[in-house]
This record gives sequence, C-alpha cells and structure tokens, in this order.
Amino acid sequence: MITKPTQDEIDAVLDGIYEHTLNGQAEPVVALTEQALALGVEPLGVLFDALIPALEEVGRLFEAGEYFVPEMLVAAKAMQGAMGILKPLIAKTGAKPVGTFVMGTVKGDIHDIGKDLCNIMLEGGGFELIDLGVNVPPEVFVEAVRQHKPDFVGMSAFLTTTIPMFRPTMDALAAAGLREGVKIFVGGAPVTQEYADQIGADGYAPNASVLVRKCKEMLGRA
Ligand code: B12
Repeated sequence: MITKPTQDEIDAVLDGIYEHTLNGQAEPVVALTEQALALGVEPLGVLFDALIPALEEVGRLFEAGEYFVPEMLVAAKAMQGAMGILKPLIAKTGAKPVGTFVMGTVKGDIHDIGKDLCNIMLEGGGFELIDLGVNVPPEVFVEAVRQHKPDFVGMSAFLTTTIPMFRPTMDALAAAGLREGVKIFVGGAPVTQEYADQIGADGYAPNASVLVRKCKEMLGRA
C-alpha cells in the first residue's frame, strides 16, 4: 500500500536540502532533491523553500565574515546540481514561443545562478531563450540582438562594481541602431527599480517570476 507522505517527512527532506546546500555537499543535495520530487514536492517548492533560502543564508554568512569564497562556491555548485534535475521539469516545452529573450551576465561578473533561474522561469513561461553566459561584453550583446532580433534583452549583475556595465551595453546597442527595437531589463542582487530608471532601462524585476509577468504584460500576453 502506498501511503501519502506526512508534512514532517517532506519538511525533513527540504531541511536536508537546505543544510547540505549551506554546507556545499552536492551529492546529498541531488539525492534529496530526487527524494523530494518522489514525495510529490513541486519543483518550484524545492527551489523556493530550500535552495534559494540556503543561498540567501550563504550570502548572509559571507557578509558576516563567517563564510569565504570557497564556501560560497561549493554551496553554489551544490545548488547547481539540484538545478540540473529541476530545470527540465520547470521549463515546459511545446507551444509557439510568446517572445524571444536574450540574457547575459555583464562583463566582469561571473554570477550566473540568478540569471539561470530567470532563464528557467522564462522558458517555463513560453519564451525562446538565448543565453549568452557570463562576463558578456557589450559587443556580444550587440551581435546577439542583431542575429536573433529578440523582444527583450536581460542584463544580470551581482556586484556593485559591475552594474555600471549596464549603461555602456545599452549605449553600444544604441550606437548599432538596435536600441529602439528591444526592451531592456536589468536585474541582480544590488539592482533596484530606481537604478534601472536612472540608467534608462525599460524594466527591472527583483526576481524571476516578476520578470516573466512583466515581460508578458509588455507583450500584452498577461
Ligand atoms: C554564490 C555567490 C558567488 C559564487 C557565484 C557562483 C555562480 N555560479 O553564480 C562565487 C563564489 C563564484 C562568487 C564570487 C564572487 N562574489 Co559572490 N556571491 C554569491 C552569493 C552567495 C549568492 C548569489 C546568488 O547566486 N544568489 C541566488 C540568486 C537566486 O539570487 P537572487 O538575487 O535572488 O536572483 C534573483 C534576482 O537577482 C533576479 N535577477 C537576477 N539576474 C537578473 C537579470 C534580470 C534581467 C532581471 C530582470 C532579474 C534578475 O532574479 C533572480 C531569480 O529570482 C551572493 C550573496 C547574495 N546575497 O546575493 C554573493 C555576492 C553577490 N558576491 C559578492 C562578492 C563580493 C563576490 C566576489 C567579488 C568575491 C571575491 N572576493 O572574489 C566574487 C566576484 C566574482 C565575479 N567577478 O563575478 C558580494 C557582492 C557585494 C557587492 N555589493 O558588490 C555578494 C552580495 C556577497 C556579500 N554579501 O558580500 N559569488
């Protein structure tokens, strides 16, 4: 007889994912992610109730001087292992894309977890996604816009020292005559709506789900 898992069992697995991500142990994170799914936890539940809170805590510990770059790195790798399982489940396939989105982390910045999360949610929301990766210089954004003619360009940055790259990238698109045809979104931990307005971006979103909603609204598809 198959018995329904109790909330305590589910919580124990999610707590395990949180703890092992925090400690950078990729193998148990992957195993427990599979276990959570087998217990019926939604992929987005694993993401928002265990993985993201763990990474937020990693950031807090780094800020407090209790964690250093190696600890951040192994925690990020542990999360990415789980993302490999969750991504195909979150990103639905099939229907004609609602729009095209070119995404990249700006030059000088190698943070990609937040960007990848946006990518997954955008794909799940029906967008065709072109990911330029990390440390992307303005000319690569320009070439991608020329080639793919997207509806949106997204620039991600996680450092106060790299958000100043948004502006030169937008200027490069304008110089190439491509600025008018696309809506530009900026985001990443230090970015705010105020900053986005200040540099003349078309949009900002604090997280991936708001980004998907705003893009659909702009296309009149919400
Ligand atoms: C993991 C991590 C790393 C990993 C990155 C691994 C990887 N593959 O990404 C490693 C160890 C490599 C790393 C390196 C560094 N890091 Co780091 N890192 C982090 C950490 C702990 C988590 C970042 C993360 O992935 N968060 C999880 C995601 C899900 O975050 P999120 O913000 O919720 O994402 C959402 C939004 O931002 C938004 N979004 C994201 N992108 C976009 C794009 C668009 C267009 C839109 C609309 C929205 C959007 O949607 C996302 C999904 O919902 C943060 C701490 C923090 N609190 O952010 C520090 C942090 C970003 N790092 C920091 C620092 C200082 C560094 C280093 C300089 C450290 C060093 N001395 O070497 C280097 C820089 C390397 C470089 N050149 O880029 C600082 C930055 C401080 C600052 N204000 O500039 C932080 C804030 C830590 C801290 N509290 O001090 N880091």
